[in-house]
Amino acid sequence: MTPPRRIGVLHGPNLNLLGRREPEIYGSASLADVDAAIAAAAAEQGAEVVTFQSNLEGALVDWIQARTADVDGWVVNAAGFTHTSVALRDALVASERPFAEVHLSNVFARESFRHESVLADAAVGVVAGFGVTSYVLGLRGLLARLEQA
Ligand code: CA2
Repeated sequence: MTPPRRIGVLHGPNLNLLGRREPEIYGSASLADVDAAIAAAAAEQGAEVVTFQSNLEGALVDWIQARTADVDGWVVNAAGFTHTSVALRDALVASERPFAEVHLSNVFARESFRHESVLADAAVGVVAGFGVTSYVLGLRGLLARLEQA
């Protein structure tokens, strides 16, 4: 029997505040709620997730490197690092695993600096603006891509 697909889910800086601040932008779900939703969506498709949140760029890079051998791909909400972090991009590309970039908010309806992503052109797809559902859609797209490969 083939082992279940395993997907690493990265949450970038400040996402630990979800549900406690700015609900008008990011919704009322907590980070634990997001993790539960993506784990349930993965289980529906016979997959599993491992999740990680950090406010530190280097900790995210370290986690990618530590987990690469165990995962088939990544779902990434790099939060503010989306717009700045060449280090995170390099770590994801070096992993040689496909990744979906996801955002809770519609970054294109917000400040212009959020329109730029240093990750997007290396991603297999980008989902933004659907709240927690962005993660679920990103996961489904990524799993579909892995099945095609
Ligand atoms: O919409 C998204 O998912 C973002 O990745 C969220 C980032 C932002 O910098 C990106 O441009 C878009 C911010 C995450 C901060 O999360 C908070 C959650 C609750 C309260 C305050 C911040």
